Amino acid sequence: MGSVNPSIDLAHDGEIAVVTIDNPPVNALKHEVRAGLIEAFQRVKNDAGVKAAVLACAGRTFSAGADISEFGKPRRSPGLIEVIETIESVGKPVVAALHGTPLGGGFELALGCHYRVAAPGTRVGLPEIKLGLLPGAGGTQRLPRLIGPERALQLIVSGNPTPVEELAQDGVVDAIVPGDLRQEAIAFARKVLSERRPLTRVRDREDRLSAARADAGAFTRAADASTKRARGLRAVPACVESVRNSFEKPFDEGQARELALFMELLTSEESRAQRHIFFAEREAQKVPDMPAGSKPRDIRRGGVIGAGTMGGGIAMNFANAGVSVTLVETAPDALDRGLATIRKNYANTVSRGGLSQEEMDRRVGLITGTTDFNALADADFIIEAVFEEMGLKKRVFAELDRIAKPGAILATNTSTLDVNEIAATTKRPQDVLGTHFFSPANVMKLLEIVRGEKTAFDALATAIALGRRMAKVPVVVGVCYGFVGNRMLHLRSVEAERLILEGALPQDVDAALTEFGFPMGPFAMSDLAGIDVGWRIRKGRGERAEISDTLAEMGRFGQKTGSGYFRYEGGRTPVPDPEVEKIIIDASNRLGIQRRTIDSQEILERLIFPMINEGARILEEGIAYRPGDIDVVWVYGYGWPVWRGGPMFYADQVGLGYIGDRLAHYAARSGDKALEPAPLLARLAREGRGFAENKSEDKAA
Ligand code: 3H9
Repeated sequence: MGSVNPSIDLAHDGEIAVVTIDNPPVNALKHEVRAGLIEAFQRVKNDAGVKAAVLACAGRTFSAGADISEFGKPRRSPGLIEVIETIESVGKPVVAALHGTPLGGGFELALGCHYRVAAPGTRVGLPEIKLGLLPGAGGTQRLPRLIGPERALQLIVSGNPTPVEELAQDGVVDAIVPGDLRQEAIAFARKVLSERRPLTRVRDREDRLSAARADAGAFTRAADASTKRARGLRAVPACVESVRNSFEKPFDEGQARELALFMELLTSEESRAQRHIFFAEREAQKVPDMPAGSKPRDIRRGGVIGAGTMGGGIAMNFANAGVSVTLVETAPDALDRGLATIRKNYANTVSRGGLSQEEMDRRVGLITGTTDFNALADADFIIEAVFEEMGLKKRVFAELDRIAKPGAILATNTSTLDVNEIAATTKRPQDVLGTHFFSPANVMKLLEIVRGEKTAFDALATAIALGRRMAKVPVVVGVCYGFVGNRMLHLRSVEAERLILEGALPQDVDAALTEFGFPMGPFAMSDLAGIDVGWRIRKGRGERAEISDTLAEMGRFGQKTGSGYFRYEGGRTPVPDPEVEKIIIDASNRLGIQRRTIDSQEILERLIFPMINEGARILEEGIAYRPGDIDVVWVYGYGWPVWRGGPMFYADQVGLGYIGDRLAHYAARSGDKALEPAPLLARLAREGRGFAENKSEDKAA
């Protein structure tokens, strides 16, 4: 309990006041914190015995910003700008003591202090853009005054945290202090007093703005590049406008406009969607029936079976997480190829500046290749990534059961197969689960963790913890064909194929989705993934997809063969192909389908609504715990635009009544019963409610 209020403490070390924010877990600047800070700094101002102050935070980080859960609720005074102004005008030097990740409003608070010291490894940033916002407490005005408008814009538009070591020479921090941060900050404050240093205010600095004032060309170029990449996102031009104001307008005017833009964006659909994903991503890692004390098992060594593209990517994930890993492959040449690909992937990252050579060497050194299955005996978490075939997977698991040490987690990287059936081949089904990585496994953020009927809670907790260490976004899902993502994707693929048979062309279908915000449409995606993959699976299941399988039979497997639904003229850009058009029209004729013009609205509805419908079934069956889990799967695994919040969030915005009506219409027209509104969707539509209102709590109001 603090001496000012439950979140704020005010203590003294001689003539230095130490104000500490204590609001776990990340010291978000909720109302009580803001009010307490005003009170504390008024006391600092009025106490003649206090000559300087330190502003620090308890726990794992300096404040990570405004309390996002307060957004969308009525604003309560004092706002953060008032807090910062109170500190800035306190008349005595205030030193911010930074550690962890001072982000957003937390970093803005620090920029309002007269000096900043930081623990080594502290990372600062303004990630508001990731919430569809811009920094709203002076960040777009103060940061350019320290590092120049262009660099500030880059930092603000990327939203990524930057190590203070990279910003120290610009005065973002005045000192990097190893050792006890609080003591070092107090010592720094004493030094400021003894050296009679001035009360510097970032808002008064002009030197870094003069170049842009003289010639705004470089800023304009940086701004154009940012807005081009923004693809219609409103927050990006808002950031550009506001940073431009830093050198074109006086500080107060720039800050007033920044706040107005912030308030505007706060009410936007895009920001609501992004805030929804922020909380959904964190909630997805919570298993509702998991007992509170379920602790992850210790993971010291990983194992991966299969050195193909998937297995190699998964081995890299272990190494990226700092866990040594044994990579097993049956044939020595396949192993060598796999290890060479891993090295090549890392080398590419090094050449792009994303990794140091030293770090690459360290990570490569953590990966040991072998053809000896017995080498997995000391692994704590083994992931099988062999060919997607049940018989083979079962043989691998029987072998693992024999070799793996007791308590080791045995995971299958299947994208479709029944994890319970695989678990049943072992005498330890409690240790078996699915880890469904997405390709390329070392890049894609999503990790579907498949919970089997008998999977133990601590095994699940281990998989979630490992996923987080690998910097993935884990989502726990139940067992069914295709789990959450691929099961819904299947519906979209069926409908995409129907659309081209009925009259649309692949480029029309893809355009409807890219205009919606997906990075690519279903046909470009098939070409990227390889048309042969689905063809082989369908052959095994005795199914046929008219166009896709015709293309596969012609050897048009997609990008890797230079043609698929589109042609690829040496690059990755899909080019519409008259030959494909002919194949499609012939197929329509053969099947007796009268081709017609299909508008983009119908295309979009027919691609997306059946997926939402399947999402409703997934919820009813308990395959996903919450609608937000489905949203997270689609945003992080399938390129659903984050600013549309995922399919279930989007459905709530469109209205389930409308979606239900359209589904019923498409079901009646096609005679496909799978398109009829799922019972949950139909019920919620009748009740005038959305998916979000069907669960007990919704944090991202
Ligand atoms: C802003 O500042 C606007 C200003 O410019 C202007 C204002 C006028 N608020 O991620 P974790 C919760 S916008 C509320 O698992 P980690 C989170 O939900 C804000 N809650 O931990 C979770 O709760 P639970 C700009 C927050 O160690 C718990 O804390 N700032 C907030 O992996 C742990 O989170 C940002 O956008 C918040 N601001 O990562 C920073 N932050 O346990 C957003 C976290 O119930 N935060 N929570 O699930 C992050 O990026 C990460 O949380 C951080 C820690 C890197 C700090």
